[in-house]
Amino acid sequence: MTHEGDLRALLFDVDGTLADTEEAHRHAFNAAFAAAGLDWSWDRELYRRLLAVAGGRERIRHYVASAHSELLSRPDLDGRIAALHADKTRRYGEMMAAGEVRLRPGVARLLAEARDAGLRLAIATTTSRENVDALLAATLGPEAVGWFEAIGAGEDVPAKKPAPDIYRWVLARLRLPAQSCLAIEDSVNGLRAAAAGVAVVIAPGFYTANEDFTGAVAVVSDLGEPDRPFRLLGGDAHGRRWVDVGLLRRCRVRQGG
Ligand code: XBP
Ligand code: MG
Repeated sequence: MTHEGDLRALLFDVDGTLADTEEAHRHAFNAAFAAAGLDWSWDRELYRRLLAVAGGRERIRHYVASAHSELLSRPDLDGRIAALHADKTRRYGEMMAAGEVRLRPGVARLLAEARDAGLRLAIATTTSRENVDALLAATLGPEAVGWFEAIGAGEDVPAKKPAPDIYRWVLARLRLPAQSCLAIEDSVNGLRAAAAGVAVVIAPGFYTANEDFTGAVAVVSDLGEPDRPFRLLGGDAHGRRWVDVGLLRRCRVRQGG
């Protein structure tokens, strides 16, 4: 039998969930392309389609295959993609350090409430550890990285979301069963990655708003604040108007029970 206290850990996605980072990623990709003398430019509509491919290097390769397939036979292609992505990561870090991205509503509050309640925290993302550290430091301060007991990033697993690898990696690090955890995600790639036993609350963003979130325990416009409630887009929020630990415990029970 499942009890309310069964929720032990919150697992956070990063891009689109902690913050709306994808515009910063897109600008960093485009700046890296321009600096390399390429006339590639990803507008929002194209980027929305490219986001189906998780991971920056994988996304560049997919773009090359679909838009510049004549380059696929170049022997130095892997190196060129790696160099482009390294430059993109450097530029993204500069944008984070400059304070260009803010946390989504309710994120800082929920992290503080979860820590007060003794919930364990972890991160499950496809972006790099370097990008995670840059975002956490810029938005929550240098000590925030230490709040998360496990930080699973793109380089930690062979297959990125929607593959379940990163959630399995984090659960193994926490030594917890999926049924004791709840994930907060913004995309269908994240939902699929987490769905094998981990209950998922979705707060979609600009790029993921039209995705199919069937299977999520709740879909909310954002995590909300007491003075700025979320809009419930799907699932059950048990009458609550912002995402707090009490709501997440009930979501976990609903899923587990
Ligand atoms: C986010 C991503 C990431 C970023 C780019 O997915 O797909 O690839 O767009 O990051 P999620 P890198 O939020 O599901 O983790 O360039 O560092 O790969
Ligand atoms: Mg995401």
